[in-house]
Amino acid sequence: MSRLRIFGVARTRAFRVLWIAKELGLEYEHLPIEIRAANPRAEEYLAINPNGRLPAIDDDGFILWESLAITLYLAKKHAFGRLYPADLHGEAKTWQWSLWAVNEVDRGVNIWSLHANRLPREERNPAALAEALKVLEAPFRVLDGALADRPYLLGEEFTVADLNVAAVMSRALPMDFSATPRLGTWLRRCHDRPAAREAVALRDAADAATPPEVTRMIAQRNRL
Ligand SMILES: N[C@@H](CCC(=O)N[C@@H](CS)C(=O)NCC(=O)O)C(=O)O
Repeated sequence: MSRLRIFGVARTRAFRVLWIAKELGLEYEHLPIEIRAANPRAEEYLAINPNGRLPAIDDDGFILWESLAITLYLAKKHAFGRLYPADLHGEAKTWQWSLWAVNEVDRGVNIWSLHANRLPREERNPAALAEALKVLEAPFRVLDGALADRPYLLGEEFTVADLNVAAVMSRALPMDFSATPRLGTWLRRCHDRPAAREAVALRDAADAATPPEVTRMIAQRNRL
């Protein structure tokens, strides 16, 4: 039996953890559990994550939640000096970009993707879509600027900083990036990686299996 267990259906932020696990070539067991409101066994999951949110991992008895804390932990554990920078400044920049992605981009991308393609057509709100694009404009320009002289956020190599930011932005892939072309090229480059393709395939399958009432509930509960 695998020692790493990943909790959360791939449609959720568990996607980020599945991507890093594949990037690192880890053996793992995936427990594709649903979000609380759609999960009759949700009470049991609170013992793993008292917030009731997905994802979480159980790494040989070590429980961790918060998707980007998990990706950073797994990268540091399994790819220190490669995917995870060994130097102090590289590590700090990785934290910077990861926290930035959660604070500046995560919610806007979520709102955009729900109203661009995930909610049933008649429930999509063009005003919410436009507002999300407005909120994302400034951080997208920042990211585009950071990629002016380098292919990846920390330099020449793909690191967990790229994985975290690209994973948070993943549902923005179909957006029009003509105003921030370096960002668009970088996002596609990150998603061309075999590990990303595999994680996206899992997410696509999970999306296809998600009933519209669950998507509607997610949008309502999180005011998206
Ligand atoms: N900051 C957390 C957010 C986790 C989160 O909100 N996950 C969503 C699914 S993507 C969830 O579990 N929502 C529970 C609910 O809506 O009841 C992380 O990145 O792990």
